[in-house]
Amino acid sequence: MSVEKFDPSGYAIHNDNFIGLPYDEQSANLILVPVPWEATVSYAAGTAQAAQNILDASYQLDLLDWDYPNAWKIGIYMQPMEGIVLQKSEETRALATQHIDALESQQPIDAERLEQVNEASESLNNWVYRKTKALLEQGKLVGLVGGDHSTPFGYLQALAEQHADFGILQIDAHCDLRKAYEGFEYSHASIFYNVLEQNKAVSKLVQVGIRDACEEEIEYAEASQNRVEIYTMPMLRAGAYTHKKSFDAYCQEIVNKLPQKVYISFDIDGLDPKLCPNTGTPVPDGLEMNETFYLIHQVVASGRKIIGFDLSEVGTATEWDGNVGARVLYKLCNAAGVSNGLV
Ligand SMILES: [Mn+2]
Repeated sequence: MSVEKFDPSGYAIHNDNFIGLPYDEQSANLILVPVPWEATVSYAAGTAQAAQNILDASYQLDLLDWDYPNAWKIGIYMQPMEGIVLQKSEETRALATQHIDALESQQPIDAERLEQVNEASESLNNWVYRKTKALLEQGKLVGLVGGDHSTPFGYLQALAEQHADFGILQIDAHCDLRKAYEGFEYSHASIFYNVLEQNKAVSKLVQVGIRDACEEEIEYAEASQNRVEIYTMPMLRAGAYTHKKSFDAYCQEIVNKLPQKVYISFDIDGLDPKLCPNTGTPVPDGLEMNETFYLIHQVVASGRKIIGFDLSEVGTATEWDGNVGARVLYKLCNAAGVSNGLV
């Protein structure tokens, strides 16, 4: 269907594009890239196929976005999922699972097997880098759809070649600052350790919604000389309990800590698990969806530019996981699109 004939108030056509939007890769300004990868997931699996669950649930969404009128005109297109990447993820995950089983039962470690997992993860990073780099060179905005939270590493490298200085706003239950979790160099639990160590364009990382962390991660953040700032869930809630610091006041503080260019990394487990029941590592008492939307909108309202984003760890066991995932993904698209002047 052409954009001219498209009825934004009508029912969604199941056209294999996100929310049935009337764009293809050429006509779209914002491309969603599925990365079906979960080689090192440590708890509940399934997120590799999250993009499909999100796509299937997305036809249910209405296109009106309360924050951004005419957001659907941004021009969003979701690429099809590449089966070969999913296959490689499954093969690698089988090896990773054997490794985790050996670790947990205190059996000897097969170094060669571990090396295979790490090499496969590096190949995935290179694949993501090449894929996103090509789209950025065409002037497209890119949103990455995981997969687990290790997936945006290569995309952030591609962005660093276009932007000398940017900050990351991370919505997450976990810091993901572990050094080589379980021996996996590119674990989902290590994504921001790896980014901070290897990506010099990232001048700031602000983490919001954190409630599970280890001491090593907090020490790493404290030693970073304010490059990493952590807003825990207890901190945000205490502000509300005491009426001493509103959520809005926290949002303004968070936004002010970010540089002019912002990348948003949205791990769905930052939300309360009622909104993401089948995510890989759910943690009780998370953010409400509208709290995250409010925060994201404050980034846009401040005049900052969202240069890219990812959504990771969405579950696949129920349509509900996809439904919430689709709403978060649409909001990320719209905030990024509006901050780049696309509508
Ligand atoms: Mn995460």
